[in-house]
Amino acid sequence: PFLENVVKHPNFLKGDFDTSFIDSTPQLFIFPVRKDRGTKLLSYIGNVTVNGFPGIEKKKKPIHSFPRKPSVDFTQSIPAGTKQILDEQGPEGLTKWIHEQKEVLLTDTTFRDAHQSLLATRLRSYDMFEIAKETAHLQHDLFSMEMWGGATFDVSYRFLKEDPWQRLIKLREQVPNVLFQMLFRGANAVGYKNYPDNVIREFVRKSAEAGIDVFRIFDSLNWIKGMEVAIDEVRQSGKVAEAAICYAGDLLDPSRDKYTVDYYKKMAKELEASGAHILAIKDMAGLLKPEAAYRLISELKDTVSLPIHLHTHDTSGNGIYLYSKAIEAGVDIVDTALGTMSGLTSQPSANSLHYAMKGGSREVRGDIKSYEKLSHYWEDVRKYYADFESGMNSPHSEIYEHEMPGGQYSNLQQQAKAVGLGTRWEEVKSMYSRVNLLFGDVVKVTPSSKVVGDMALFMVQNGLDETTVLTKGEKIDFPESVIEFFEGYIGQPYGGFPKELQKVILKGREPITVRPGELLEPANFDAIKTSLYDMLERPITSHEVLAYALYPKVFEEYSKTNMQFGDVSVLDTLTFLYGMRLDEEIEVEIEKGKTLMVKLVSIGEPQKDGTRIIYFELNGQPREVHIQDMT
Ligand code: 3PY
Ligand code: ZN
Repeated sequence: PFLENVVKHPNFLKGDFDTSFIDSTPQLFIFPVRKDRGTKLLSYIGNVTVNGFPGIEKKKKPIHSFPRKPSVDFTQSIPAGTKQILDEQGPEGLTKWIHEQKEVLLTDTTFRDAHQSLLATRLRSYDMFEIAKETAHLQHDLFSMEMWGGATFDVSYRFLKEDPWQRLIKLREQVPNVLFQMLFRGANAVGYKNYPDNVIREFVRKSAEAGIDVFRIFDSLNWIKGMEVAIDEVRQSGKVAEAAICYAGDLLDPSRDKYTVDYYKKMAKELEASGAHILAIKDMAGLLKPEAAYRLISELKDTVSLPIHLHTHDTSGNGIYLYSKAIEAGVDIVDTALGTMSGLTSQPSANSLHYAMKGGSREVRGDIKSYEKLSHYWEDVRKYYADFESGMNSPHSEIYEHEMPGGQYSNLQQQAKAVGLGTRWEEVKSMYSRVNLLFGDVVKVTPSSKVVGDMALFMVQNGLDETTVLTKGEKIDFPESVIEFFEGYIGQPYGGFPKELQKVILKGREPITVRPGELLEPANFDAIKTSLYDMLERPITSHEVLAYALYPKVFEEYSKTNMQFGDVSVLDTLTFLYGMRLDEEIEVEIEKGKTLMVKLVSIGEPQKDGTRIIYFELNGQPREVHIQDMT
């Protein structure tokens, strides 16, 4: 009876109201729960309470206190930052400004690579929104926040059942002052294979419109042809093209002579010529050793006139030492994560680096007290995601042997568990490095690293070694990703493919040697829009069209879940992962100013057909939902 809003109220419809109408009709201000939306969320909560969350062990919802948040005076305006420099002076003005800074600038990766590397990419938008305003105030002097791209895009849809575009758009509203940076996999965009050029261009355009300023573009084989379309489109969008060289091999080890200083210098020059505004050294696995970093950065500084941005992972524990040497050699910007989201497979700690450089000739830009405060928040939030931690508790120097990217470690481990190899993780890691050599010592970063990972899992699972692969390979059905790699569909590796292995894997198919984008049919966005409209029976956004162009199946699955449960991103993380305890009451803000009160009253016994009735109270009214018990 009170589910009426102003425009639907009978008196309003009849024009039968006066100025006291609003005052005398308090039910207008009781949030009108559309039956659908509330019930859908209750179905989700009922489901996860009974069946658990996919991929993690079902357990009782843990109890945590609210995360500690720094107090910030929001009446003060948000301090201007690098975003204003870019908006006012363009990419060239920004690079000039970078060159003028004596202090070391930081990119904070807490919202992207840190959780991709520590928590299997599972950090939800909810926990980012909760701290976004504080971040804008307290980290206003960052160079940038890396907060999008890499694996976060597909994991959002696939596992978190939330829309990554909304993450970007809403964060942009709350953080208007710091440059937003994304990781862009060149011709693979934010996916695992090459896409047609029009998909790459459209993705860059839409991301730029939605709020991305700095695009870190790499190719998973360091093949510049795979980066050129993206660099060009970023430049046309007026944004910052940060072109990356992925670090592979071991610069100071004379026995590893594939990726030499000259190799890196040549690539840096080519990237500068291709229009890059910034040069990134992307040490995705944390293989760059401190003395090698000194040599590399010094040589690159003499080779190109671009600012240099260094990215690493702290897996070995040598991250701060490495950064200190790179800073000594003149690096301009380094990637760090907030203290409690740093270290191990993540980036080195911003907080630790601050103290390490304090009092020296080049200090770190930023206020350490603010960093410490924000770190408290993340320390508490990280606990929600405990089930996604990799279990690595101390530095792993063995990274120098297996060379697995930080962002892959926890994800591949999940993949190994999923195929029953959880207890054989050590073997998988060692096979990973053997596969690298079998493939000819390739650059390993998404998606080439995924190919190596898939092959390693496949070989362990099937008890294969290098000799069997080469001698009996004709009869083996290799994973699809491995075949595509050897066909040339993610590009050409430096030094070429090992010919004998390529023949065995392709079984007579001809590999391509040109850029896959030259052969792929352009995506037909109008046709995608029409078919999505037919499927979902509602207007389709251009963001959805792009998501479908990148991952049709993932997007379809996401849309189905979304139709079934509504927008689950509004749930707090513990409820999202573990459901509710009996008698627990939670508040769910389903949109600004509209809050649902949800209480779990009881869980019915399983019925003959395997369903259970879950009894809730929604805004004080009894509600029940039927769910399938799959336990
Ligand atoms: C990604 O591509 O997701 C990476 O983080 C590579 O390092
Ligand atoms: Zn990384």
